[in-house]
Amino acid sequence: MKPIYILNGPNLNRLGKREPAIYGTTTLAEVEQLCRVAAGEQKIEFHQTNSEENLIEWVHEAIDEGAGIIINPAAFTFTSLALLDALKMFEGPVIEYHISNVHKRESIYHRSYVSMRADAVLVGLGAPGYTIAVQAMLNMLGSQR
Ligand code: DHK
Repeated sequence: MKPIYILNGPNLNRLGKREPAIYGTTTLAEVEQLCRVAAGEQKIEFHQTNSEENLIEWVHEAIDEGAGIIINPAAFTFTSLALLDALKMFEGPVIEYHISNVHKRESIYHRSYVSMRADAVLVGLGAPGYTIAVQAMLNMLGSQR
């Protein structure tokens, strides 16, 4: 069974300490654990990077070896055409995830390049909400099988 790739962008390694009023106090390691429990038997690849190149490299890896992609591109959401172009090559389901409700924030967070490829977008459900994205991905993959 191909793994689900759960990819996280810049500054999310600081989750737990980073602007807790916006992102809460759950750490990224705790998010990874929550995702592994939510995925059950389904294998996952969980990664975080502050580098656009690495994020694109993991999308390329998922193109060859992944079943689905859950991606919180963080700030690259609103800046990276390269990331969008990479995601366009992926044939499986893509879920875009944001911990905060980006639509309720400053306008710089309103226009997502990734949403031009994403099959679904989840915002504002907090760090624990990643488990809802995993459940949704399992449903999407289940309906594909
Ligand atoms: C995380 C970030 O780092 C911001 O750049 C995004 C996103 C929002 C989040 O809510 O997970 O705008």
